[in-house]
Amino acid sequence: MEYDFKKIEPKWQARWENEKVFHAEDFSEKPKFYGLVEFPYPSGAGMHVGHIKAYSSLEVISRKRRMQGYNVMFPIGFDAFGLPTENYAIKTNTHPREITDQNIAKFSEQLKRVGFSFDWDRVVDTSKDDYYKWTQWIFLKLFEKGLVFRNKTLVNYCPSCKVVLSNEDSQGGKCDICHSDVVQMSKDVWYLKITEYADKLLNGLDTVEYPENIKQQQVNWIGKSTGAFVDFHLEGIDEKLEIYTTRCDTLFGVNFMVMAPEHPLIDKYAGRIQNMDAIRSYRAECAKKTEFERTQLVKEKTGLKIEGIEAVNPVNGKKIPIFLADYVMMGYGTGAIMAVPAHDQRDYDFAKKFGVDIVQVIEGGDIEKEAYTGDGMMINSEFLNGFTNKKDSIARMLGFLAEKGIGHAGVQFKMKDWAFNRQRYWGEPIPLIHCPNCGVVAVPYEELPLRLPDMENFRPGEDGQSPLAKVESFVNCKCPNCGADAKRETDTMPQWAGSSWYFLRYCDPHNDSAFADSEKLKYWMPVDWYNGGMEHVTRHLIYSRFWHHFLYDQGLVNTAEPYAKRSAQGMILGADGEKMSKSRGNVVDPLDIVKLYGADTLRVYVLFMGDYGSAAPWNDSSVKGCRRFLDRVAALTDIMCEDRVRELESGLHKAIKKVSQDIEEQKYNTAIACLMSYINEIGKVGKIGRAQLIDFLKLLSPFAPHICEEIYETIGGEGLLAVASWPVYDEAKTVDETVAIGVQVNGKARAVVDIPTGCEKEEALRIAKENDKVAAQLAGKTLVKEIYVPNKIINFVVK
Ligand code: ANZ
Ligand code: ZN
Repeated sequence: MEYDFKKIEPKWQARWENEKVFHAEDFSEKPKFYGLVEFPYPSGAGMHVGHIKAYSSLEVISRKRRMQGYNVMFPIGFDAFGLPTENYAIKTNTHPREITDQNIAKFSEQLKRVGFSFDWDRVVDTSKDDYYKWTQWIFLKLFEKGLVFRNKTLVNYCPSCKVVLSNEDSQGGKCDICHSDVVQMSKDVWYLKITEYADKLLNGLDTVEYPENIKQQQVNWIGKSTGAFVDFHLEGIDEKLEIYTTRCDTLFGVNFMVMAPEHPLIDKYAGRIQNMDAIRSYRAECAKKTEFERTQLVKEKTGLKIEGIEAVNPVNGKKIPIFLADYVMMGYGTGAIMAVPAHDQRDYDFAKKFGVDIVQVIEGGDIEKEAYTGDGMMINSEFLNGFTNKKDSIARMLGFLAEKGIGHAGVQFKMKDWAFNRQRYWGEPIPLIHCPNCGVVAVPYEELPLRLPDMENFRPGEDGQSPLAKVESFVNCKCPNCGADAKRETDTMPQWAGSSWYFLRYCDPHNDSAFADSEKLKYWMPVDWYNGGMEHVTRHLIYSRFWHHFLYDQGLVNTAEPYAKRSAQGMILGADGEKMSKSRGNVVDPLDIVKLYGADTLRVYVLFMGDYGSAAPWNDSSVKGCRRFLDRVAALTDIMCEDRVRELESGLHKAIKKVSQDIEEQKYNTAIACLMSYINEIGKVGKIGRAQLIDFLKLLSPFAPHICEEIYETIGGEGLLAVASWPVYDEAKTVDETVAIGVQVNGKARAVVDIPTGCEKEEALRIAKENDKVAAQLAGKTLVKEIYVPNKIINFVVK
């Protein structure tokens, strides 16, 4: 067959679309399969080859599942609110709505040209009011249940994007959007109480099939810590300083305390403290540092002693100094610590620098050199002396603290509550109203969607106010509670809001009376398999699990966990081995490859380029190799015969087995390699039976669907390959067929050996020489000639 991909690809894409081949039926007798990929952010740059690789995994699995008789839902949509579009809109003086629509049209066109088997009837756009109505609705549910609160605290702020960022959005002290350094700023912020779900998010991990590294990253991000809260009295004042510690067993080793520079007790006792000026300037210095800088383990410790107040160690009554130091964070525990320099390196470094005594309470190590953080026998600790087990010591100390009423066990999480408002235009308006009488009041559900007003000048203000604050008709409203003149909240939701529940909307995307019908949710959820990027593990994957757990607690969804299984792709690097980026000029445009070699080549290549989960560099010659493979596939029609070719049978059954298994394990590269080596086998035999060719096409079709449909049609296949049945293998036929042939030495029959049918000369001779009787005849002789008549006879001539 002539392989004209330019004709073939649009032809099959149109047919799939017209016949709605990939339409997911709500409710069916068939088992369901819900395959999910992370919907794209429709940026102006269009699609990246990375998108193709990311979507190809579940594309192949969804196609295989359809052929296995599943009712498959494989949806796509657009995560369309967000800063990049807004920034681009400002730069080009175009409305973000217009830009978003253009970008979505472009992305859709590109995705279709690659031939992905998405159900295009279920497309969602998070920036459309029929979608964000329900984002606001879920937000109001969270508000109703007390999971939305406002607090003035230190927040992460990006001076370049002019927005408050969540912890997830500022990992490593950098803005996730523009990579600028994030600064700490005191600001009124709306929070979602994600920490209330910390335990559920942790425990839920035991019920899902995620790779171990993904689970571990989430466990670390949530960062559950088990310890104790202990009160230290301040000498001569009726005041206590509460600390959080994981090592209350070391209390006898505490001879100073440290507070975070921002600790509010400082302001409360400013009148009593003698060195407030020094403290104020130290505080100003700290405010310039990022949290990331402050928490680096190996850094020069800074700080100062507070003159005028002192604490008392509750276990031995010793008076101890209190310091301020920036290695103690206000946002963790209580913002104050008991320092145990002998057994905590940070405290050790601080004590050395500030000349505080070091009292060892656990035996071991060399305290002259560094803190001892290992286990050992308790010393210098009165009632704990002689204890050797940390757990016992902690339990004993907790008992003592409880008896005295000065401490108790407790837990802490590294994860912080989710800072949820952005001072920007292109996002979901937060449906809350500030009333002078009633305080914060929810917009009534019936008034949703609370529409984003159309604006011409949506530039963020220098004053840190949202652009919406300038729209009087939006801001001014009546309190739904008391009717008084009130003002709307003018901040919008963060980019992650819409993606926190989009997989639910796919189940019923056009519903206007609920975010999705509960029967449909029950049918489709949970997502059976979700593939996406590692960069979302401590962002979107945490947020969406939180929303889903919440909806589950409200009885609105039927499982606690949204995703039964998760996997991740590795990045595609540039041909230079570097991350693909515009500035490096090493970006590959998927459409260029489609135009040059065809979509099937691109699809095969992104899955053939290496282990799916690992990063791999782009390689043009390997792209061409994939194209040549497809040329050879197209040429198979020329050597097709009616009957099955016996020599190809075991190879076919082996291929069915391997490709089927490899796809399930996401070993796409070895599945494709197996099909490539099978085609070599076919080439050697010189013919292939029609039924064998059809099975081969079925195996290849999830990877290269267009060419496979075309060949199938050419050879008179019935219906579409996309919905044909997946081939099954016969285990018995996966073993090589053998033939018994005689082995002669100098013309005399010496043995009979079993040799795989159609095997190569070298291999046949090797097997013959391994036979004991033959080996005995050859020993000590010189081989003059080796004769192999395939499937008949071997003869060795020796001297
Ligand atoms: C005394 C002690 C002795 C500590 C010792 C550790 C080792 P994780 O496991 O991360 O929860 N800490 C408490 N609050 C802090 C804050 N706001 N900023 C900086 N450090 C803080 O760590 C808990 C430990 O970190 C606590 O236990 C406390 O130091 C410190 F041999 O208390 B520990
Ligand atoms: Zn930024």
